[in-house]
Amino acid sequence: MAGRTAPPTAIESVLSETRLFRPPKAFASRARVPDLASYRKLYAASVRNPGAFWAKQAGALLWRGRWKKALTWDPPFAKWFVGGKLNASENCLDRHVATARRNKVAIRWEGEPGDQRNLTYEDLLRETCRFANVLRGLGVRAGDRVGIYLPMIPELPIAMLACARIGAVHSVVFGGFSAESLRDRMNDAQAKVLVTADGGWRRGKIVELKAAADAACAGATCVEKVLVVRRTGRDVPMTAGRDVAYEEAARGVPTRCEPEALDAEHPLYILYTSGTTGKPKGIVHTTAGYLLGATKTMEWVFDIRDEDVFWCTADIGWVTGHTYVVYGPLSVGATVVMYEGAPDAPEKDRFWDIVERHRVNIFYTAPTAIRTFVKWGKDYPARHDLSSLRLLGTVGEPINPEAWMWYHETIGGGRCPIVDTWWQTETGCILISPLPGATPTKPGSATLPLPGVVPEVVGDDGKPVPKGKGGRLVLRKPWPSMLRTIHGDPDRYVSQYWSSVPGSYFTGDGAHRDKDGYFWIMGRIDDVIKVAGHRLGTAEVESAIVSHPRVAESAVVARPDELTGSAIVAFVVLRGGGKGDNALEDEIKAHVARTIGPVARPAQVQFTELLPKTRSGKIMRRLLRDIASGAKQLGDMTTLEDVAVLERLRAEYGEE
Ligand code: 7RM
Repeated sequence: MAGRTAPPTAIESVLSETRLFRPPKAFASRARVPDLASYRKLYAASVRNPGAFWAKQAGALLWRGRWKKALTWDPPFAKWFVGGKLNASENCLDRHVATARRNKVAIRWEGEPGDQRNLTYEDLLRETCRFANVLRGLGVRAGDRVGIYLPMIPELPIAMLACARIGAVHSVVFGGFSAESLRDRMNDAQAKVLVTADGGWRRGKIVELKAAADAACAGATCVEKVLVVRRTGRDVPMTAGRDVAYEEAARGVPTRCEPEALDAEHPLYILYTSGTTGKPKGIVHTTAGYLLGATKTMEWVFDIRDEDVFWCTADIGWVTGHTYVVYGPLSVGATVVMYEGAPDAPEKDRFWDIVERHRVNIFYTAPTAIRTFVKWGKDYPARHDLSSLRLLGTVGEPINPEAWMWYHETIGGGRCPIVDTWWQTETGCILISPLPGATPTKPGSATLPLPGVVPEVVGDDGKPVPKGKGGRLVLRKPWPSMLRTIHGDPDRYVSQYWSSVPGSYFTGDGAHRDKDGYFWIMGRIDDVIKVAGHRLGTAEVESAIVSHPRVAESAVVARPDELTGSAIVAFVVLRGGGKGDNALEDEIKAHVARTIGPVARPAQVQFTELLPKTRSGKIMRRLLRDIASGAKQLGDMTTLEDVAVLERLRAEYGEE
């Protein structure tokens, strides 16, 4: 896919942000890492002797059996804490129930219609055990894969923890994905059981999860049983012999279930994410390293305290929800807020209403959400008392300095540090971020690497570029929470991540470092697009578009968008040539939304007679990107087969 990657030499930074915000004294004085010197000391120790460093950190987990070696590195395959035994659900539940946290609220849940449920650690343990026993009753055993396709209700973390308890590997699919996307993921994972619900609430409407699950299962014969959780209470069709109502199956089932002592490297979950081909990759995370990363970043980055109420607004269907709604906060015994619905239901102040009523202390969301709040205006947050907030975070895409400043002032009241956290599905946990009591922040920069993380910005030759110059962001050393492989495709793991810069992990992002060594992430330089923080592959969207009967060929690119960061522009060649009308444009957009999910809907469809190609037939997406973003000057066209195609396309672009 190298031909489709923008040359990093073309990456130039246009930011010249000079504002600096030092950690407030009141925050720093209580923080675990209270100043920059302490951070530097910690970091230096972590790179001087990583084995000894991580050996010490591993004490943050509850082990059932002592591990032998911190890192076994057979590049690019890593194993961490080999020989160790533990259980992720025991770490997240039992170890707290054994202490005064027993009656502490673990999950403060709010449904979109306004219904509420509070689950203490004891409640959560009981419900997890019950769920685990139901799964066992359906024949699920350690190593089996379980698909989870649920709305944001407590049964979602419960189902995940139940899998972890018995060693089953969960694969959560975001409830906004289509039946087809779900089917492909279930097939790839060879899931034996699928957990879904009778629906969920979103903007006052019911999300029809069961119907999508039924359609998915028609093409995923690996799924033997479908467990249906009650959420809306409506009747949904049940297939005899396959579908099981959770509440019925759970009746009379024991509420105790011993956690299985699993190998440190036992797979915990598979989470599908978009890459440069049409086929999503099943990212595999294992137990000990992942959980350690989740746990330590709760301490380092969020400086979590027992009295905190922590709210990460991400859906658990994305990695951010896995790590910072479920495993991270529960592993450290925190109280998390979980909300089912949309930020504008019933009104545009719903998030601030939740912050006020639950006295949220740490709030973690995406830049695209912040930009939406900016657009909605200050009146909505002004209706609420946000004084409980002490720390803010962002994740998912670069944050523009204006949105950062608004977040700082309007939500944080000028008093809360902001942690701009860079990481990926593949990295498992945050890798580059300020430590809120230690690192002076600059709006738009993810600042410095966490302990044990060795990022660098390199040129095409794999050598570091000078400060201020753009290049590829790579990671030079393995880290505990890294992905272990791509499910069923270790070769793809090697070629995707470890081949373009030999010996290093290539992130797919462009970045530069400033004179203080701060990292500025400039976004994807491969064929991945982040739309509203959601990760999509251009190839995936293209394959959905060409599955429309009237489409011959398509090329998908990103253009900058004020609200969503990037928006999808699809260039489409119709079968038999000719131009489509508005109705066909809408139909193609709807077709993509149906095929992948509403998050993938193109913002614009541009019909064209031909696509710009090289003589060897490769679509020149770079030039299409230039057109879509309205660039005055198009880049290098020397390899273009037919210059006239491009001139026409440029003249027509945006015309009705
Ligand atoms: C956590 C998540 C990963 C991609 C990554 C970047 C982008 C994430 C930031 C960011 C700039 C950030 N996982 N990204 N965080 N870009 N600043 N703080 O988003 O797998 O869905 O996406 O997201 O491009 O490679 S993900």
